[in-house]
Amino acid sequence: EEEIPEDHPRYQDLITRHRIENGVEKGITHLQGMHAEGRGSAFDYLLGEETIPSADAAERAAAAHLLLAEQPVLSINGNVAALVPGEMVDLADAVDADLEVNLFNRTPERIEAIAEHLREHGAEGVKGLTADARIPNLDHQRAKVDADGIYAADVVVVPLEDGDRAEALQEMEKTEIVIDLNPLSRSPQVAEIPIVDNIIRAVPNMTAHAEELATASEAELRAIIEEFDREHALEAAEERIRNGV
Ligand code: PTJ
Repeated sequence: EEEIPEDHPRYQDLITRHRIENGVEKGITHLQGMHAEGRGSAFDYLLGEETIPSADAAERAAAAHLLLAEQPVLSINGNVAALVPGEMVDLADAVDADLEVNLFNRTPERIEAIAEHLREHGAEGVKGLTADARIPNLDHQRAKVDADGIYAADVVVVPLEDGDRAEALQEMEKTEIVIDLNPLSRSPQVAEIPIVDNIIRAVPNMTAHAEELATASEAELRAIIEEFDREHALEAAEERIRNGV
């Protein structure tokens, strides 16, 4: 990362690409994560590489949900771990959530490497290693979760999530917060709170909102959630991507 000059017009995008490459080299990120990153990068380019107002509103509503939650869990995959490990630890601290490693392409080696990577960034008690419960209606490998983690959670943050799993979690009647740069993908389409923004910007902004709302009353938090319009957020993101407005 030191080799990229900060005034390079594509600075953030190049940093992101490097982090994913390093993640693959360290055994954290799956090779498919590079394809996912390429797709995300194209959508971000069309969004103007900025947090649009409807995404900021979604991030604020997500923070309110997390603060109200009894058992919030933040799900970590290979791309999330490579891109925003410290930022996820900060968000977990701000809203008192657990971190759970949950992989689409599950191997014990990657689970352990990601858990260790999170611990290096200050995480304590990383979940996802026990995998003693199953999400109903999903094939065996992809259904594995911790009984006292995602399985029991009332609010889950699932960044860059696979559509089948997003739907299965929705069927479990959890409040689902999805971060995904593609507003047409199934995961944001089924989520209660779809955040169409780069995870690199979304997570620190959720933490900032959570810190600002730390002393807000339950009524204030509920009002923020009530005001958020998920249909509008999805439409606004698509409108920006298609028409640049
Ligand atoms: O580590 P694993 O095994 O759990 O696998 C993780 C990946 C991401 C490889 C796996 O879940 C996958 O293949 O996901 P998809 O189906 O490619 O979906 C990834 C979605 O995330 C796409 O819609 C991308 O546009 C979006 N995306 C990619 N990078 C970012 C992003 N969204 C937000 N921020 C990003 N930086």
